[in-house]
Amino acid sequence: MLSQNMKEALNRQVLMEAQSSQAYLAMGSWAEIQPGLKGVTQFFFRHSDEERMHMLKLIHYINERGGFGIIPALDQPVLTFVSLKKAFEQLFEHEVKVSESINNLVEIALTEKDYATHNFLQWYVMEQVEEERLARECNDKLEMIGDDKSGLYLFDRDIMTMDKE
Ligand code: OFO
Repeated sequence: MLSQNMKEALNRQVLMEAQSSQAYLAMGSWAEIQPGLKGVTQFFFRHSDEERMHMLKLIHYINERGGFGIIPALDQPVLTFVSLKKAFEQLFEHEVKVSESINNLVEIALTEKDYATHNFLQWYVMEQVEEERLARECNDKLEMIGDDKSGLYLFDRDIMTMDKE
């Protein structure tokens, strides 16, 4: 059985995962109307789906443990980006915030001696390590590419295989 405090904290994470999904969905839609970003478009849409899965996993867990997974209202995400680099910078910053939030949940679980939730959260801890690594890698590559069109072409081609390990 989850404590009230833990239920609320997990539901805040549901909101955060929903916001992530929505933000990447917006990035996907923006990328889809840019020339030559087919790979990036697929990457963002797929990432959005993954975030929805993260949200759903939390909802099921809360419900299984005597709580109620609350489907949150969402603000409109950022819709347009001055460059692909800016979109990926935003993605990286967002993932760092998500990692902080997961760490905070782990801390609550430990304080409350809620070892089941602690165990459940370990999947998210490792997922965040991978998400941050991937986002950092994309940012580093885009930094190197700069305005080089052929570099961007290769980036777009390769991003589908630059997946999580
Ligand atoms: Fe849910 O991992 Fe990204 O935000």
